[in-house]
Amino acid sequence: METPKSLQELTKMLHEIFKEDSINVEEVTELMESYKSNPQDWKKYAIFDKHRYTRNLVDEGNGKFNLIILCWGEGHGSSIHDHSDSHCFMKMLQGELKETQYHWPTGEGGEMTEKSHKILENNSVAYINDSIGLHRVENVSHTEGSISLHLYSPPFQTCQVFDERTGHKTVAKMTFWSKNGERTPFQCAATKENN
Ligand code: CSS
Ligand code: FE2
Repeated sequence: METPKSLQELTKMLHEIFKEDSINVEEVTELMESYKSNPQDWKKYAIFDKHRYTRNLVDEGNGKFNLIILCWGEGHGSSIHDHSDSHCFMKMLQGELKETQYHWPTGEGGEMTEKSHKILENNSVAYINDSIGLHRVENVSHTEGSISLHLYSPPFQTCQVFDERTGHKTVAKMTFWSKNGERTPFQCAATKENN
């Protein structure tokens, strides 16, 4: 397969791949890896917030996938969450993130158990789905923001988040900070949550 020279080319190639009914995780991973991050391509989507990581919609993948740029300020992190039965590909565009994977809770309560952790380096691609487990993603840097490109297929709007101490789960609604580089209109605080 050709190497995408820009995020725009990568998006086009992803559209082609996702026309098929079944997807090949390795093929998507390799394609996303082969794109070398160039800030010119994505800077309009890279909108940070002081308080929380942001989710910025890049492309709706013809209904087959969502391509989203996440901007993680220093010390920002997600909850422990699942991926609503979707594929989750995560490519680093700038800086590094720590991914900690967890086992699904047993239902008996008590501390959740870690499965693995790793540092995702710039340009690398990580993959997870619900049968692999759950994860938390964090920018552990005290000096640098991190930016990652996420592909979710099929797209989803809610996920489950888990309390690390008890394994108790709740549903979180996921919203976009911007779409196509434009800040999304203000929404009621009660529904405006990341996971
Ligand atoms: N699932 C989180 C990011 S870690 S994959 C989100 O989309 O907000
Ligand atoms: Fe995730």
